[in-house]
Amino acid sequence: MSPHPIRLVLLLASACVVAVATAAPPTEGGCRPQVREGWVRLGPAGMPMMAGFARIENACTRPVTITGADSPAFEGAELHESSLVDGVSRMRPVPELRIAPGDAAVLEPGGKHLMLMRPRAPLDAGSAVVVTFRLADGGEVWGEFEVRKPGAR
Ligand SMILES: [Cu+2]
Repeated sequence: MSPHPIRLVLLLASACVVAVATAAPPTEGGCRPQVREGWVRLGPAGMPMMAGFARIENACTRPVTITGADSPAFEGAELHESSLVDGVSRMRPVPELRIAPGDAAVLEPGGKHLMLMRPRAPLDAGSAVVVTFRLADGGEVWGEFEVRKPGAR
């Protein structure tokens, strides 16, 4: 005796639903982007601000939005973007940074970067600082940033 064809289709369909349900991680809401390759470029001696760079990778299935940054090593941290205006390099604040699923935000010299202001203690090349990024959903992610000499690229 073989199953009625319609009954067989229904069985297959319900098997698919179960497979999809078990493939999705139960803690998808807890997926967080990853901060990689972070580094900070020291400014000339006495400069009260320096720039930070990193890749922020979103391997989650939903977009994430970064709304700000903080660092225990600095009194202030902001997201900025550099651009050339009439041949002059200018910076403007970036109020939020949206990262699509499977994409990465790249903070790099000449582009988007972290502006780290007023270090709480002098920083030496070769040391590391922590930077925390605030997310629009209320969460946060952090990364370690290696401190490099002025002129590092
Ligand atoms: Cu800046």
